[in-house]
Amino acid sequence: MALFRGVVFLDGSSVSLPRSALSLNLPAMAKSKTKRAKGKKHHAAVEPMLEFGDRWDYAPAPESTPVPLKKRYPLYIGGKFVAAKSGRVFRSINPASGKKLTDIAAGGPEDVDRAVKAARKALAGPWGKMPAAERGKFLYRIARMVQERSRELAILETMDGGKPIKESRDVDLPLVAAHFFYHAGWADKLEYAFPGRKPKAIGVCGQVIPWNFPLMMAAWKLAPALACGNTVVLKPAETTSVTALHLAEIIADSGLPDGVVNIVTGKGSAGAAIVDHPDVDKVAFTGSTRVGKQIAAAAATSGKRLTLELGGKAANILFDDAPLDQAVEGIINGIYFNQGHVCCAGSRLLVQESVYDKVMRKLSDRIKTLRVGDPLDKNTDIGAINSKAQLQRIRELVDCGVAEGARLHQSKCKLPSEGYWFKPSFFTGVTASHRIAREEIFGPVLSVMTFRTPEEAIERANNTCYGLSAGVWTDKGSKIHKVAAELKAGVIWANTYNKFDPASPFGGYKESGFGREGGLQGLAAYVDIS
Ligand code: TAP
Repeated sequence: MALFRGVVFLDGSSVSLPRSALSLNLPAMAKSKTKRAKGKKHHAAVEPMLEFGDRWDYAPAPESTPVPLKKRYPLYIGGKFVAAKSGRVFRSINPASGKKLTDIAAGGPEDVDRAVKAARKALAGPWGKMPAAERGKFLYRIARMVQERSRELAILETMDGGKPIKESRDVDLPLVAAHFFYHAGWADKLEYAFPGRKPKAIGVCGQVIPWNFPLMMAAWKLAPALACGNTVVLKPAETTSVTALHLAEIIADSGLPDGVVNIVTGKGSAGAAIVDHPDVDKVAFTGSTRVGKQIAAAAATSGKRLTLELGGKAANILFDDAPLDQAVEGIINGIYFNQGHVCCAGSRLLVQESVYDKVMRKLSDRIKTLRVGDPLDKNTDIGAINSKAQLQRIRELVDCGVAEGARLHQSKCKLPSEGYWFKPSFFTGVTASHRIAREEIFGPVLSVMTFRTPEEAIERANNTCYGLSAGVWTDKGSKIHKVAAELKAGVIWANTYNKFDPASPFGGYKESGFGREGGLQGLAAYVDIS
């Protein structure tokens, strides 16, 4: 029986195709057939280009219905929503339009001082005396309320930060709830977490977080601190403060005693005021390595406990025995998830030379399918760059990559005319000395390099001042173990990327910081077991 070579469509119709076209997409196949029919020479070795992109329009998702924002967001101190002492506010911008979303209270040192006093008072009050199991109940309650309001929170996260709704809805919000649920379970089991010790709360924790996962970073900080009986003063990033203040509403509605959680929005100086405040017992900072170093210097003489979650320049290592299609999905997820605004982004791709051409071809084809645009559209893969300043930084580093001799490849996708956008891009011809191989771009830009042997891959991967994360793609379990054991990175994914779980500790080596968030190790950062 003759073998049918063609495509059967879902409506039952079919079309026969030449053998050379079987691995290609339909529009391209149709074209190559037409050309041959006109008698043009057919080069079997040259695969026609795949065409994707703007062909399809999808109906909007229910999530694209806007959520009303308040005209002005106050601070949350001592269980009350209050204006900044100075009365000042700053504008929060929707990065997808460049237009103002709302005004946020600009907290300063005097507001931080009020918040620290409220947190200290709460420690001495009902919170400090509360049985651990009761403490846990508040965390369970907050987790459930986050779930109930997840649609609203996901939309706000996307409007405020520019990330695609499918990510805020399917990744950020579930992880926020999961962190509260997970730590709720630990609240009354700390003696089992640290057997033989008498774990106690540290005291008032000052927490400063970045803009790339605003609500998730708030949950990563608040949940373990509360589970261990501490009180908190939290400062969200300036460009993404809205969801932290909606979380404050949830916290207020949960009945958590006043002053246990205080949220002070404001500029970097408000973060510095938290770090420098003499009555703060522990500082937990997530952000850039530059600011992390300043905080480490400030904390060094103060005796405060400190954890730092800083930047990264992760190597995603692809061996020639890896399942390449799966690996390409991991590369795409590794660098283009959240527009590349990810501390653990797989921003350096190391490909084994023998599969380099194949991988580059697959990667180029896959990038063409990425939809860039309205973050509230459920089909958008890449949303808006978080701020004008971040867009400028990405452009500067990309220009530098071109000037230093690397080759820039970019999707041809159209970008919206308003707001802050950058096309998904990758560089080839990158050397270890290029800035794009050394510095965190924090945007949708991948730097591709090659290697020949596992030893060379390890050496190249470790050739960075960072050490937050890495990826290994290979069919061989033994190779995974050998390579992972020699990589200097806090988190290593094998044949996958960007997988997070509250039970799994996350954190870095070297200039990526110290301390862990999540799991038992994350709890240890919030208890005094001396
Ligand atoms: P930063 O500029 O360092 O800002 C982080 C936070 O610190 C913001 O709330 C910021 O306030 C505040 N801040 C600024 N200057 C400060 C100072 N002198 N003292 C205390 N606080 C200060 O980082 P970013 O641009 O928001 O975030 C991106 C960085 O975070 C990247 O490097 C990324 O890799 C890192 N990150 C790391 C992780 C982990 S887990 N390692 C996770 C996410 C992000 P303003 O917003 O008002 O400036």
